[in-house]
Amino acid sequence: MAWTKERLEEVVQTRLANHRLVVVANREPYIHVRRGEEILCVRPASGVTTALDPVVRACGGVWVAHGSGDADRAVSDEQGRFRVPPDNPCYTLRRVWLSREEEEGYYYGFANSAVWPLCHAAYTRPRFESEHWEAYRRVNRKFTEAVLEEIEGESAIVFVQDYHFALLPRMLRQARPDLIVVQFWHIPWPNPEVFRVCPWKEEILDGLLGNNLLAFHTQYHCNNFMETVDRNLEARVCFERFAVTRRGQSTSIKPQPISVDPDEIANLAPPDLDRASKRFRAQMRVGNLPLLVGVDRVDYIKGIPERLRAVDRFLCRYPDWRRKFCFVQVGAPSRVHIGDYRALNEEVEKLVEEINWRHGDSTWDPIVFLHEHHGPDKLYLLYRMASACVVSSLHDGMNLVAKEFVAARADEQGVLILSEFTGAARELPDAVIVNPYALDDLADSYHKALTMPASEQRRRMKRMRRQVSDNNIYRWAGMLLSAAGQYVEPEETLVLRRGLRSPHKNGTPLLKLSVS
Ligand code: GDG
Repeated sequence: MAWTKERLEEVVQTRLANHRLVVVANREPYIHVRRGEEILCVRPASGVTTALDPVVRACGGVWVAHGSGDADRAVSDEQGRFRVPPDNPCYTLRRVWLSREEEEGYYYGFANSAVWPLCHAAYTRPRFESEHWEAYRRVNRKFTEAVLEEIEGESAIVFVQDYHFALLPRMLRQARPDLIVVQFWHIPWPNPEVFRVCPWKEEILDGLLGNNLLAFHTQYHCNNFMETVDRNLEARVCFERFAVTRRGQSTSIKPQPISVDPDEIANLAPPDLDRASKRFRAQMRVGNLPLLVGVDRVDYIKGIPERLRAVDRFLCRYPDWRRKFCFVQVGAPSRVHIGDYRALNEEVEKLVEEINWRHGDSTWDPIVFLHEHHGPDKLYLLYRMASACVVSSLHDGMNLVAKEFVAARADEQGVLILSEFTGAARELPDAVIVNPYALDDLADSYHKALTMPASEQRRRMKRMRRQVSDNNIYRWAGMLLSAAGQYVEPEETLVLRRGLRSPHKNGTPLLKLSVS
């Protein structure tokens, strides 16, 4: 049976009955910012929020996140609460306020200058600073307190997102052993050799083992995690059941690849697609040329310089393509307070300028670089206008852009060029799979995509669309939340363990659940 929004709603309502759903993620799904006199509500460019917003919409509940917008306080209540989406409120956003120093140390520091490069094999060195680590610990504690406040006296499933919160599961468990805590780690987990350089590796692993269930995109990341625990921590690691037991409590480790909501993407189609595309083409000054398209946060894991250098190589290897195509790269600025990111933005700007100077002329630039955040409607148009979408990540847990492109192509045309180092490559073998480090091959893939017969494009796209539609975001959330349901205990046990009176008004015992 297909996973839909309705089926997910049903799972949550029937199987997780009497349990509040609390999502914890660093990034908020809606940010309020000031533009002059006005307050705007914007959606961030983030894979995690893109994926989770439809899930929480379907289930209701609370989303606890860092209130990062300069107008967030102005629109929230005293506890930092705001009902979202603003045009059709169906869940509560609970904003956690962080000081500049906390944000600097926890987010830009430990999470993004230590854990992010440590987990991605992109050859950027992790920086380990004890002040960053202290801030990370403090902020994990702050988020823990916000969660506990939201669920006071209630049973809950806490669904923790990502590498910003490695310590929170253990903190939650210590305060409330009855909670069901599930975490999804959205980025790769490195092998034990790589992870062992982290000065606080034991605390991180112990924190994560506060979860009942810890999930990654791929089996390979699960294997890496199990081996990392095996080599670094005193714990019972069971490769048969894929579980780790420590301090008398067991954590299951499970792969569950994330995805997108294909219907929501299809709904972005404008009433007159041709007209909207023509207008956008005119704005970008790309005429009717075939387009290669890239959409990314500007991040060193995404392989943006590699794909631009491949444009240079492509024009050298296939000079007939001069003036006959354009490469449009959307680059949403990201984490620019970090030196490595600032340097990357400069590198990309410089490369674009150099390649355009080398191959372009007064009427044509091979590369159009749109160095700003775009609305989802604009991204949809680009996906639809593209002859090929280029995803050349050096390492990527999944990569949602690849799946968004496929979901947008209701016309069954267009080619996906996809790095073999993404989680998505394991699910989409009908893409043109590339190694982004092999520039000649990447350049050849542009030629292959631009000359691929429509019938072959259709054959590949059809299969990829089926894959994305069957394995959509509702399946991802449904499988994880159903698995979480296994930990719902009969009520009597809960009451004994918490030493509390039953929080359930009607006193009905909770069901023992299994994964569907
Ligand atoms: C992490 C993992 C994993 C991009 N530019 C704009 C914009 N975007 C949107 C895309 C897409 C999302 O941001 C990026 O998702 P990715 O999956 O490609 O990458 P990360 O942000 O690195 O996400 C990744 C993901 O978590 C989920 O688990 O797949 O591997 O690294 O949705 O469309 N959105 C808007 N304007 C932009 O300019 N609105």
